[in-house]
Amino acid sequence: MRKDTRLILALDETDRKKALDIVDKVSNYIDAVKINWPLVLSAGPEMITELSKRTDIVCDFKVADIPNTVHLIVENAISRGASAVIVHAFTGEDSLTEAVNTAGKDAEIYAVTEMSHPGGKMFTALHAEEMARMGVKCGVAGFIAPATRPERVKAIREIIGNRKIMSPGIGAQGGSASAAISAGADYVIVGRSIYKSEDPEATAKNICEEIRAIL
Ligand code: NUP
Repeated sequence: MRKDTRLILALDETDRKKALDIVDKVSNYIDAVKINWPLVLSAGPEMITELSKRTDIVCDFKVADIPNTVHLIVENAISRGASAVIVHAFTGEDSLTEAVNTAGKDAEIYAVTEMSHPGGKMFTALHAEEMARMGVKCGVAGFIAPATRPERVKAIREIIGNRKIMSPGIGAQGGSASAAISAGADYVIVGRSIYKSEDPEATAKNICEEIRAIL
């Protein structure tokens, strides 16, 4: 995946036409589109393929299952055009290794460490560093770490060396793009602040400028 603007659009807009329109408006400002269940369930998995013709696609399926099921989901997402798939790490080493092996050279696997919402502190935060160490051992390309707690992004960065970090939780969840990048994130993931904005293009441009100013 390219690393140019460092902004990834979380396209949780569930109306297919509106979703495509937003991507067209912000395409100059994003490195990738992240698709999650809301859009796939409402517009169909064909959206992965359709959008992959415009930009790189991260499938945020937070896969959390036994290795065989992980294999089937990751394989399907990649065959539809995903460049990266997000999986949970709490499922353990065998499931994570299966995701990495299934992706092979065709796509990247990102493992969730600590989730960005308040509930993320209850369980995921307690094991985030262990999950990051395990992810390195399993050979994942990168990790998801919370922009709502930049100090935690920093802690994960210290463990994972030069593997990548995508950081959600900007704007609607209270985090800041520049703080996440300064803490060590490679990319910020932004959803509602852009797709619910009156002017998605201007909002995306502002976020890119905020990031560029600190690089
Ligand atoms: O810890 C996480 N937090 C999070 O918000 C892991 C995620 N994958 N996400 C996703 O990022 C979330 O499901 C949504 O698709 C996006 C953030 O959207 P928003 O809060 O910017 O609207």
